[in-house]
Amino acid sequence: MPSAAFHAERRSALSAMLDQPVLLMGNGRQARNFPANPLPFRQDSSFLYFSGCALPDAALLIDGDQHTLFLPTPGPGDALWHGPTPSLAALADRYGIQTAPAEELEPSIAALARRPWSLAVSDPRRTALARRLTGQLLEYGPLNGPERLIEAVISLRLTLQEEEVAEMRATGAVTARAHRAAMAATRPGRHERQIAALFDGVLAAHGLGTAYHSIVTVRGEILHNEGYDNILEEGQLLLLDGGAEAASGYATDVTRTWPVSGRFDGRQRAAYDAVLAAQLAAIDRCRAGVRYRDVHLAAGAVLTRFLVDEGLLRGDVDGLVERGAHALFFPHGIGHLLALDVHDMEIFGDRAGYGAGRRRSSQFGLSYLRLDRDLQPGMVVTVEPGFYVVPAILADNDLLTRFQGDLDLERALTWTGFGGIRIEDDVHVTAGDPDVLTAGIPKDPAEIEALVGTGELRLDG
Ligand SMILES: [Mn+2]
Repeated sequence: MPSAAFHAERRSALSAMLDQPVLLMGNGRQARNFPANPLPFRQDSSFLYFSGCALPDAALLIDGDQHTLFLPTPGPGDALWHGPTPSLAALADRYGIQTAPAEELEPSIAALARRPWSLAVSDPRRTALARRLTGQLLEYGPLNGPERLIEAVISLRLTLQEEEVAEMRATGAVTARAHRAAMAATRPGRHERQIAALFDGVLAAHGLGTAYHSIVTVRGEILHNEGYDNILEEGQLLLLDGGAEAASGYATDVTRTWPVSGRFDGRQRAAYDAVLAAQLAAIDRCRAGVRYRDVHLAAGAVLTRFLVDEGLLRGDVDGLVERGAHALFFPHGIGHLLALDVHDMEIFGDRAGYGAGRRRSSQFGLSYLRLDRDLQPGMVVTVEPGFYVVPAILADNDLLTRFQGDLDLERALTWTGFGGIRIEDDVHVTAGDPDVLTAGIPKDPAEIEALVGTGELRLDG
């Protein structure tokens, strides 16, 4: 877990970049349907990054080398309902920072020579407080604070320190156990819900939650399928996109796809091999100085070779990739930044994913690319190509007209019901070779076939 010294150093780095006090708001508890029934609490990621504090209703004021964590004073019934609250002195010790009661935040800001800059957070009540205390126009979304503050936060969070990478590697190892258990427990007649519960349960048995709602589906062509409504049938592929979140907030994000029966059929194996080859080629490109869009296009070229070989597309590979024809079967981007947020810093819109002078393409497929920076040592990115047979795409008149010469629609329709394959790993960019943080999770087809169906629905995975 990143240490108190790490957070202190990050605060000093932020302070050195700005001639300006900064107020960072932590989130509060948000009601699920009424206040006493709150949603599971998640701290704001920038707040975590600069404080390490995951307590609700906290605030952090950075004024030069004066850093203070303001914490709520427990109410009269709190000890009864929520247990004892550690003293401010004990919390100062835990977080390695001076602490003060929340009541002192407003007078402390009033005493500053300049009003601090702040950022909106996902909790509207806390954003409203930041707005009132700073007089800024803060609105949760891509424009949620002063440009210079957002840019400074992005530049610090963009490349990870060793302690952060170690945390993600450890979380990746737990994620590996959950993926293996899910593969082993898969067999025809079981339910998506059972596999999803097992996956989340193995993480919980290791003391961790999920970083996002796990996708567990035989309808892999529905990219962010949320439901668990299907019984697993012989001949289907099961796609599982899930990852653990560390207690410190760092995420893993891993997808594997395997045959329910434990054996890929001919088409499944051909498509699987192509997605895997695309993924390996893309991972190999995750090196310092490489433009991330080129990682995406490298995977696209490998997939396009397969699409042409299968007769789904026709023409030369380079031309097809340039026109984006492969997006008919690989409609999303190759991946995104990963750290404290699963799509790291997407709270700032495209600012984190697209550096100065770069914008999203308007081309079908490329328009869903969430990241297009030049890779730097210390960045962690996902690499997640896929192959999907999406009925909505094969019935989209605009797309069918645009790619009329490229697509063999009749042949494509014979693949209806195939579903989808995605293979995703988390890659740490270094000064040398790419460092795959989630390498312990089977993706070799023979290894997967040997594992599927060999286990029970047990939480000791
Ligand atoms: Mn992902």
